[in-house]
Amino acid sequence: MVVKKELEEALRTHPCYNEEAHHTFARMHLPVAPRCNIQCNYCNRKFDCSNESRPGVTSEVLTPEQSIVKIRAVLEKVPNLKVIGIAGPGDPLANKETFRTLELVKKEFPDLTLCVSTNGLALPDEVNRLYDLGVRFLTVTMNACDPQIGEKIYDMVIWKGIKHTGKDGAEILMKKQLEGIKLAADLGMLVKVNVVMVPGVNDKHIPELVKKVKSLGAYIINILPLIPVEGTNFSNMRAPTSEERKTLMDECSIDAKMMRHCKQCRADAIGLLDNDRSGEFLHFGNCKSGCGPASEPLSININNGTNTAVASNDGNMVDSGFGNATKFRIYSTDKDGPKYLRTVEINTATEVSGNAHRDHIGSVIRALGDCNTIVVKEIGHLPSKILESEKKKIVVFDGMITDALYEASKSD
Ligand code: CLF
Ligand code: SF4
Repeated sequence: MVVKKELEEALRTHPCYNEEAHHTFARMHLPVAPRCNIQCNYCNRKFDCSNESRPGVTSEVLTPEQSIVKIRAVLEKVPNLKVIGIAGPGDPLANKETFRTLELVKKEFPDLTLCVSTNGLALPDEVNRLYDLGVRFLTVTMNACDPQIGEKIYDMVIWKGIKHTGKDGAEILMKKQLEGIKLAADLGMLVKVNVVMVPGVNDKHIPELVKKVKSLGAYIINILPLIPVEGTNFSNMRAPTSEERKTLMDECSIDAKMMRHCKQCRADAIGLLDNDRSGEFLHFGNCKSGCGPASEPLSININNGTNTAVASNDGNMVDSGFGNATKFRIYSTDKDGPKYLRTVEINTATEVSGNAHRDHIGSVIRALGDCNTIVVKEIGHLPSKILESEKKKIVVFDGMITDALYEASKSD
């Protein structure tokens, strides 16, 4: 693939796209994108630990403005910073904050290279906007181009507000990923395709996937090993051995250029790929003065440590109204972010009306006694009035629980 003349210098100093650059030039991730529009079976963004280094993990979520303050501070201590990346902790294109951030970075730091990493679902709709904002380095994480394999990797896909599972969800996602890769490559972006290698699921299929994305214009391929994470559907799967991954990369290198020095970075990584310095630059979320780290960390606080009840049957989505919920998932919400505590089961076997209806609402509120925020997909007038009189906060939300908890924290 021919690299446009104006991208040569950016390519020379990009630590991920150019192996020779990774000992010399640094990148910085801006964790401005907490929400995601799909659920991969290997991803858990609920755990938020500064000692854990993997995609999806961040110690704080920043606003676009906070991230600019942080770049200024980082540049003072990391003068070899060349690339600003947005890689989560959710999907950048599912968060409007990503676009505002890119706009601000482009304006204040025109010499820094912009890089975005996405699952690709919204890419066809957003690729021109990314291009206009100056993004020339784009990563799409794509794990299969066969829906029968994809359905084993993705738990669900939310497309135009509707949840799709199984082959249906995988098919929608793959179609958008392939379309997005081609559009981006045709615009002249350098597209990297990240593939998570899951032994026994997609490992045999990856060479076919690599050929496909290469034919659409992908510039480089990065095959990452699965990291089995607690609390995910793949927690009991095994990671590939380094020998298995090397063999696969060697096979695929016949068809495409391979990246072999990836560090599976955190969503708030800073510095050289081999030397993450994100721990030196924490707590910009609360920085009021705009001069550097503040004393308190930014965290997803909901009602100062009291609990939140989420109406959810499947444990992933806010999928029930207040009146017909059979399960409420209870989360504690202290400064370390939301933590799942327990599930409260509600008996809705009998249809109730009148006073019995009022009693039912009362019994649900009592069952959720330690929660002062209630998240539901919908709620009627009567329960809404009763909850308000009990000083409970109601959040109506249609989407994933992780995103609902984030929204609830913002509306405090
Ligand atoms: Fe970040 Fe990704 Fe851009 Fe690099 S990371 S958005 S391309 S600036 Fe790099 Fe980290 Fe591997 Fe990603 S080592 S996980 S490949
Ligand atoms: Fe997690 Fe990224 Fe998958 Fe979203 S696209 S579920 S953030 S791995």
